[in-house]
Amino acid sequence: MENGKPIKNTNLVEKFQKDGFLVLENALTDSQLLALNSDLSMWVEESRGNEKSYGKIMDGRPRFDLQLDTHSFDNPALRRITSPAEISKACLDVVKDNKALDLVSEIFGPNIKHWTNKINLKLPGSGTEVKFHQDFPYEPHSNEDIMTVLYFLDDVTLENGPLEVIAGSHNGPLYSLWHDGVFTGAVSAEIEAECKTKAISCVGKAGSACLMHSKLMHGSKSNKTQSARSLFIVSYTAEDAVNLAENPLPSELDGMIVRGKKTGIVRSTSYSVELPEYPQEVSFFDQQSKMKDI
Ligand SMILES: O=C(O)CCC(=O)C(=O)O
Repeated sequence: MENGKPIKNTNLVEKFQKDGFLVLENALTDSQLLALNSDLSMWVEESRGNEKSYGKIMDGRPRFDLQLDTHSFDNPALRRITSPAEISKACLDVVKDNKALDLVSEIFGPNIKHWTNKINLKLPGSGTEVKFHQDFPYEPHSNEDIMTVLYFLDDVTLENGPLEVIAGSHNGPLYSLWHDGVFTGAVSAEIEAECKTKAISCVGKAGSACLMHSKLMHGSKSNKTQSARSLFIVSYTAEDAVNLAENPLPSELDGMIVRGKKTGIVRSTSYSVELPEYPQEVSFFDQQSKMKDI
């Protein structure tokens, strides 16, 4: 907002509609970034003393998820914090207001609600990577106006495991995340190989945000550096998009209106997708590791 009036970003909206993603600088204020990183440092310190994933989200699964094969006191491998906005004022403040959200409401608005929030970390030496996938088959809704916003908590560089995206893929087909009857949460090895030849890396300074359409194909490699790469990731939906599968990261904030108002209207578009499997483990890293077993 500027002087109480929304800033019009026609060029950005058109760019987003064409590419399915964009990186917005200074999406967070300095004080928002500082507050998020202060909570995050505390959580990383706390993770050192834990030998398995810990804490609890609404459905009883752990809130703090460790990459157990590499985690140790000296080299913590905390890789996911689920729904941190339930326990952190800094996270909740960002969920409710930031410059990227202004843009989401110009793209899908005016009425926008919160769907999920999480922090993905790639701490040095953790080896954490994300296989190529689209988010939409994890979160099918009555229409496709679903946005994943990834706020950079660190500078994101070509070397520290940036998000990699396939421009324009949000206008293409939905690819199966089921293989041999297993919901792996990743596309097949053939599709993945093709994606790797076309991927664009999303880099930028801490405080930037990448807005990504839920149907955009994306993944990310491991962090090869000695500094962390952390993202606060919030998914927003148009208020008239109704979920067709259970929220895989249920929280008390599911459905909270963050822009505009509740209308009670359902808007539907026509498409087909296989329903996802409700994840037993809290993070998709475990889901995606099933790919090795196939
Ligand atoms: O943490 C990352 O690099 C990727 C995040 C991602 O793929 C997602 O949130 O769907």
